[in-house]
Amino acid sequence: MNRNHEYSDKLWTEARRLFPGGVNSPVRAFRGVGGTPFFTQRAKGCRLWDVDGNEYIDYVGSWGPMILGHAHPQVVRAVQETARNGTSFGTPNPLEIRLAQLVCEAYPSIQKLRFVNSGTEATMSAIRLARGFTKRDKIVKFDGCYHGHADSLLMKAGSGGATFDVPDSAGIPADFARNTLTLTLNDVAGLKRVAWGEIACAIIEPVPGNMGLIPLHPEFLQTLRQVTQAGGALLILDEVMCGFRVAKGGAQELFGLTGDLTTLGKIIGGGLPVGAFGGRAEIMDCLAPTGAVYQAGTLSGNPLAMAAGIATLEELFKLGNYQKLEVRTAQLCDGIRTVAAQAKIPIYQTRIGSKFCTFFTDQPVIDYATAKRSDPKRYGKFFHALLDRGVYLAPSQFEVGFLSLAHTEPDIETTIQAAAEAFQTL
Ligand code: KE4
Repeated sequence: MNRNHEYSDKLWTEARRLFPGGVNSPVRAFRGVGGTPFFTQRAKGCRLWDVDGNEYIDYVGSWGPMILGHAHPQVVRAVQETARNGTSFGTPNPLEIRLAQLVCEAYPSIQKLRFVNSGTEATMSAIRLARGFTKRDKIVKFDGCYHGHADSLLMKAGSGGATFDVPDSAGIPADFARNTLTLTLNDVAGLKRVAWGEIACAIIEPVPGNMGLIPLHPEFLQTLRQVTQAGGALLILDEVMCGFRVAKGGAQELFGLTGDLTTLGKIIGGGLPVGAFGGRAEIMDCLAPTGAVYQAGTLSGNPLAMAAGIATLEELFKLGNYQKLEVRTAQLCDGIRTVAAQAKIPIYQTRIGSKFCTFFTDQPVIDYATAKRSDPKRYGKFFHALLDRGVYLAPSQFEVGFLSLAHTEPDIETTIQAAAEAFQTL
């Protein structure tokens, strides 16, 4: 089926004149799947409509935030009503308190937090705070995990790094790289070889979703918690993507884990720019103005963003929603696995809660190296065959899919049917 994309193509020409690569974030350029991106005109529930009128069932959900679905009436109303009273004050406001209370209700490990405007700001600030608190410079991250684009974290990063196979970014001084040690996921022995007494912190996605979705062995996370604790290094759990996604209390609830610091983003803003980092008060109080670690932000705690986040979490926390997401996503993944087998296409699927990934490989995927063995070209063909059938998956083999509460059983059935046809084209 050939979608009409005449107006998207026109906009794409102008976009490439104005933006590097035509986009404001690299993964949107479709470099991971080929072809050119569509321009979205509007979204509602689990669907997007592009400027040429094509309709898609959306499994990207703006890369995670849209867990209620797009343009949820409660969120829209909250933003509209708040905007009538002004859009930004640059002073404390009651909405930031309400959202912080909701976060602390879900995350017992967070005694104090600070709002910022993106996940990158959250992780960058948390790293600086960990360094200030421990008075150590070295940090540990894991191959394929992506924590945003702060200089000290763009080593063997996932997401864009994984998609373009440029693990280390240009423009980062060697001195920075020297202070970042990267380890391999699920490698318990590797954890034990680190001199944790010299390390400020380890940062990890407890549900890695930036090289596709890679479940961690429980023993690996427990060992990481133990060795960091023993060495006086802080454990930063980057829940920007999995926070409020895999459970109300994110990975910490799911795995019974406690981070020293937690970073959040995406869902917490309900589609508006919000990030946050938080943890034990003794650590957070090292932040200006009470402590020596500086961090600030003009739009931090922005009332519109706070209102969207409050409306999202209050709706999301209603009883039964996580169970619904779990059941629906399992149904989708089972269906995709069944039709792939019928088409004799080898895939390796991973799923945690309403985050899922289909690797085009016949081998198990347990870390960055095995994820990289999957076939991005075949994924690209599958992506476009689905797109032509009105289903939008992440435009990269090394990203994940997200379900929302707006995806209905008929949407899942339609998707599985489209996948059956798409596998046949491979
Ligand atoms: P942002 O700065 O993009 O808000 O958040 C950075 C970030 C931090 N930590 C984790 C675990 C993340 O997944 C992200 C951002 N995720 C990507 C998707 N893989 C955002 C999409 C994009 O870069 O356009």
